Amino acid sequence: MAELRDASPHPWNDGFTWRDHDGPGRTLSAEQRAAFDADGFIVVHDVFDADTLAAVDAELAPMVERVNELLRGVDGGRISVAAADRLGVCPHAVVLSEVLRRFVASSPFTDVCADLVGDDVRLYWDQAVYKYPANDEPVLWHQDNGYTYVEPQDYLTCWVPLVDATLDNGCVWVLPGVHRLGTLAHREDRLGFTCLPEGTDGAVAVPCPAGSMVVFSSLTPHRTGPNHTDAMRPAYIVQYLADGAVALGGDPATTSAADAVRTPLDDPTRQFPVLVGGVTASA
Ligand SMILES: O=C(O)CCC(=O)C(=O)O
Repeated sequence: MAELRDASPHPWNDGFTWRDHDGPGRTLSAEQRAAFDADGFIVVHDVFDADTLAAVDAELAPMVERVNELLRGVDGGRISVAAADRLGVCPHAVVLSEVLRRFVASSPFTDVCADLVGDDVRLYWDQAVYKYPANDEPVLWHQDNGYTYVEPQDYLTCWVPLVDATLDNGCVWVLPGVHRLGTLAHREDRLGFTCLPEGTDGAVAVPCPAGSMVVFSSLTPHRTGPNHTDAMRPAYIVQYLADGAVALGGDPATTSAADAVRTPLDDPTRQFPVLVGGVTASA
């Protein structure tokens, strides 16, 4: 496991236990599910064709361009992890696009959700993340549950590159095994939230060809490297959680988990069901 000298649990993470994914799988093999339980990530290969990825990019690229215009007008050119001409982040793209609503409810995702989330699953969050050419800034080590604290803590992230994601253009890196500890404390850095320093031992690069996706837990610490190429590295990040999950709000330093404000994650415009009783729901 990674060197965790610099990590501590999130104040609301009290006695987390990871539940392994036993039982028959719908699409993932027993080996893939065991790897997900042990390492906190897998690569699911060859699930999207080039036309589908082009259609997703055609929806997302103009949205990212509009966000970039807005970021250029902001003091310092940056809002949290998003930065003008460096990292274009456009959340909730499904609200604006029927094509994307159908994409996030399609079978590569729902089959993986049936195996790793359960029978009743909602879209939690979707966002375009476009890493601009010649961008030397990494996205720092974080867990997705380190941004907004969700309970249950473990939900699923599908990281879908729209071109080949490589060491040169900013592929995902992970810290295998750390997800089993639950949510770690995060601090806010200029480049976004982070739980561990750059250079932490045990990091594994996960290059991913277009057409495949990296599937990891909301508890898996991950980062992406700089984009040293002269081309954009576009990705669509799609997250799913068990129906009934809630977001906890309040300052963890001064509020206990029991006293935190609990917000249902069921906004019908962007957190719609994708599986109901194990059956695909129409988006
Ligand atoms: O795609 C990237 O460069 C980073 C995305 C990421 O880590 C996230 O959205 O949580």
